[in-house]
Amino acid sequence: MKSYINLSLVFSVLLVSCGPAQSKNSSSENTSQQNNIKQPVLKPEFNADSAYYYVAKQLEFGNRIPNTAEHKQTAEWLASELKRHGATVISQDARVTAFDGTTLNAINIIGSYNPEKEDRIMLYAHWDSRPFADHEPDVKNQKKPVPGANDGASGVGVLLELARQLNLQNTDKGIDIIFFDAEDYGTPEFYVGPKNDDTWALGTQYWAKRMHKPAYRARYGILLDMVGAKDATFKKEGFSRYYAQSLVNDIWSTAASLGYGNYFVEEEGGYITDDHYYINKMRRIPSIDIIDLRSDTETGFYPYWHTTHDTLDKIDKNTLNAVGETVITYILK
Ligand code: AHN
Ligand code: ZN
Repeated sequence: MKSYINLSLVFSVLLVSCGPAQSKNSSSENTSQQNNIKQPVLKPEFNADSAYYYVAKQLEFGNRIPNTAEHKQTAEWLASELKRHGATVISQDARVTAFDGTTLNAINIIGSYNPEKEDRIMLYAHWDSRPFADHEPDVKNQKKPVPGANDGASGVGVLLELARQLNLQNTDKGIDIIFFDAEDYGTPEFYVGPKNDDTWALGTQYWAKRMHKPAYRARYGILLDMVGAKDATFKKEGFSRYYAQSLVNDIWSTAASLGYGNYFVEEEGGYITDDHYYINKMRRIPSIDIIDLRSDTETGFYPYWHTTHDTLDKIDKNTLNAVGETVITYILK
């Protein structure tokens, strides 16, 4: 894979330096351009360094907590990146109410490729970060925010790199990359009032009620959640199996065929109330959650989940690569 890119770069340099000047303008090359037929210009090659850079960049903005300046700035940057990579972008303002009655000015960001196409694929992740590290071992830090390197930034980082690749290869597929907001504002463990699972995925629930386009439909959806940690294990999550069994199996076999069976394990995971649950339940778009589920931690998630230690040093490019390459291979085949 790597050698393909290197060779093609060398080859194009040779063409520029040695080839005859007319070769770039040969008539056969021009015809498809004039007819406006979309041509792949580069083989899709998921670049984990680029995905990692996108994770780091999100953390540089600070905490992505609704109603903060850092959050607003990140939203603007996410929309501009999707635009830069050729997507048609809609930022949807979603006013939602948190577990404690706080009004959150959430923003869902939708980047569409070939928006006129009927047949669509939805790829999504939450982009907000959690305001409370309620699973912090040190109690006095439990009201501090979660940096969200893995929980939030990793999924978005992989999707931004996918957007870059879709643009490079001038995709003719109908694809929507959606960054949902206010997923991680769910009721904290230390809250004394009632607990309710519907306090999670608030941006997604809003979108499911009032979509960016009326009567929007997608053939299937893929959610990425915590896709960047070293030694991640993506068990087959419960709601994914319940609502989209065949998609689960197809993605897992794609991963195995690429040599990523160590990440995409043949194991059933529990039922996680995540963005995909509401997309399945409210919109009936068969959706899976690629989520890091562990057997060796108390929470069942990655060890730094909802702690102040969910930081950039926990991110492993090999994991980002396994997920990114699996998803791009599957959606473009
Ligand atoms: C619940 O704990 C109910 N859902 C977890 C979904 C989640 C939070 N994913 C990332 N952060
Ligand atoms: Zn979370």
